[in-house]
Amino acid sequence: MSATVLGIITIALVLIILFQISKASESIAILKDEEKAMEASNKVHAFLFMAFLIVGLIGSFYSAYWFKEAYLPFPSSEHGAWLRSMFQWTLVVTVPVFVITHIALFYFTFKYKKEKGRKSYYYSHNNKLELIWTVIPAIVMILLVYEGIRNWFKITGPAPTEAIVVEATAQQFLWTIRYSGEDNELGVKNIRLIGPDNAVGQDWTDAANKDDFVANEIHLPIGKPVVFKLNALDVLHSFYLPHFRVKMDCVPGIPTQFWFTPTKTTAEMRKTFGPDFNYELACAELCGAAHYNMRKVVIVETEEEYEAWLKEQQPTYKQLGLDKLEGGADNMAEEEMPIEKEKDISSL
Ligand SMILES: [Cu+2]
Repeated sequence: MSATVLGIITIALVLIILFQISKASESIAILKDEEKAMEASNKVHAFLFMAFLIVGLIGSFYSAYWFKEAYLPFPSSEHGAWLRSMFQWTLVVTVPVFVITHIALFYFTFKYKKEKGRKSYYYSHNNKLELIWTVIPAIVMILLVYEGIRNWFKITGPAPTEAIVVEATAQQFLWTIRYSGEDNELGVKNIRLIGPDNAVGQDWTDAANKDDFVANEIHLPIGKPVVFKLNALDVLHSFYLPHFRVKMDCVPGIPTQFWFTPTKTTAEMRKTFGPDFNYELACAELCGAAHYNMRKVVIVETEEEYEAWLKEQQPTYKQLGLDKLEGGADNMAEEEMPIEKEKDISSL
């Protein structure tokens, strides 16, 4: 049994013992004198409120500090920095309010516990006070929401025309990453063409498909926008690049997309986080037994390194030798699959 479980059991047992002791002492007091018993019980509860306040506040801040190693590093994308700033502003506004209201709540419960001779003061309402605590939070909320919506439209808006077009297709339990090649245009695909040699169902009669290639790793040049066209073949998956603060669901039948601009190369990150650091793509939607397997390495590099990597890649069309069949591939696709050419769902 792990130390954590033992610790939790110990704390639970101590709490049960304390509860039983207070119950027993209450019962004894009742036997002696009811009024005195009530007073004692009020004191115990008032004390517990204060204890809860102190332990709770210290615990909240201590756990935030304790887990600081688990926080993601500064975002490696342009929009990630905006998200981080919004998150921090929200904390700046909400943490003091959280602390002050909780101190007031528990301290007043402690201070104004029932005592002999004390009469409660009847105070039904105060318009000025209510106006203040409605208008100020409303203005703050409007400012936070305004900034959120403004950034949301920037992030989810159309990708810049110069953005590199890459497609990520999720299925149980792998990702297929298709680059659009020299023309920066993804070829048409058809689900009925999916086979052992055609992971996403590329239609070879479409010229735009002839330079598309499937990559094992995701390579991205620094400082250039990239748009990921996202699909799923079976169940819900989620395209998650934590370091870039990119997260978008992959939904069967409904194409989604996310564009962003990387701002730090893998090499730069390795200087800070050690030579083993790698950016990672992970599935963030529990999609089945081998969900954990849906990971891929992402490499952000300089423009030159990216170009060199691109040169090494071979279009799938060529890899399969379809270019050598001299029009044979086109005939083959038409003969074997007498189907209507469907609209490319990835470009919707
Ligand atoms: Cu998945």
